[in-house]
Amino acid sequence: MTVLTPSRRALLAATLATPWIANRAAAQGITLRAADIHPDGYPTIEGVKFMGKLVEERTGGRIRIQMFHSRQLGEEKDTLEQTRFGVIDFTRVNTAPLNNLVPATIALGLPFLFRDTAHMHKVMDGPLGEEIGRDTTSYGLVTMAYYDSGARSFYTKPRSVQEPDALKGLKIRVQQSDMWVALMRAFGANATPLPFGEVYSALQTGVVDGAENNEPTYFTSRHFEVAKFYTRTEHSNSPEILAMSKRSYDKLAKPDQEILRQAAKESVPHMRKLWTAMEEEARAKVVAGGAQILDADKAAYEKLSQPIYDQFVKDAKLKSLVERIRAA
Ligand code: GTR
Repeated sequence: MTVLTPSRRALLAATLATPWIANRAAAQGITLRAADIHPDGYPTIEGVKFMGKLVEERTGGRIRIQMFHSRQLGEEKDTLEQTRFGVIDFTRVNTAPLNNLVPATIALGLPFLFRDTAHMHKVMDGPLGEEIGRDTTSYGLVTMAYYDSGARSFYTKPRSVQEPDALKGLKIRVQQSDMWVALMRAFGANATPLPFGEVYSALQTGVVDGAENNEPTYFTSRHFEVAKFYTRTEHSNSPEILAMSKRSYDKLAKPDQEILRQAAKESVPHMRKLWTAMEEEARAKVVAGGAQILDADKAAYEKLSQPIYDQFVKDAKLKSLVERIRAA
């Protein structure tokens, strides 16, 4: 796995910026750059590649999408910033790193809000998904698609955490979002916000005792090698967002914008199909690798999550959003 230091990242960003401008100036073709932290073959990566194929076909090769996977362009916080400022054109991130920037995205990660995947799809594919998507544009990001991310559950090193009592006092890595930090505290754990790329070694060296994620990420990140208890708390179904730089988007002609939007839309069912297969594959592979998958007392966890709603769902806009999600 490639680990980029901040200075290497800055250098890479600077070298990327030059051909990016040159490409547009040459007007014979545009290469749009997309970032993702996951390794090649992960369903989000394949979704964007599928979209790129459609775009290339439909523009006769004039517009291409080049994928930089495996954190080649940095962690999600970095790629979000680079995308906002048009240094790169797309980034695929979870909703969590957007929470402190775009308040509406907080709703999507709230504990036990989505009843299941079908409910999440219904919300994201409908007017509520569009409404949240519109909110990202004032922060320089055009929401192109929502991808699946399954359900997030705990994986821990010292013991399994079927009951919240077992989680008490454990240091749990969370995404860099205030809501996520507060949620861990509500569950009784000590929250340690860390970028994704640091989690493996943090688990290995005991900086943290566990983390939480969906099964495909638990598998592809190899975290199952260092934290063997995967307890299915399924406390959040926060989806993924494929965001395009508004600066890059605005530079394209209207018909090209439309081609991109349509291709992004068509990439969603493709991604979802791969996701379902990947969930199954991941379960089998982590168990074969010595991990245990256990059920949890989900009701006990859900009971502890009310303070998060009291703390984060205060203003009228978020309240209404959460109510409409529930009613969907
Ligand atoms: C994964 C998600 C990533 C990132 C990661 C994390 O499930 O796809 O975008 O949010 O979790 O926990 O940092």
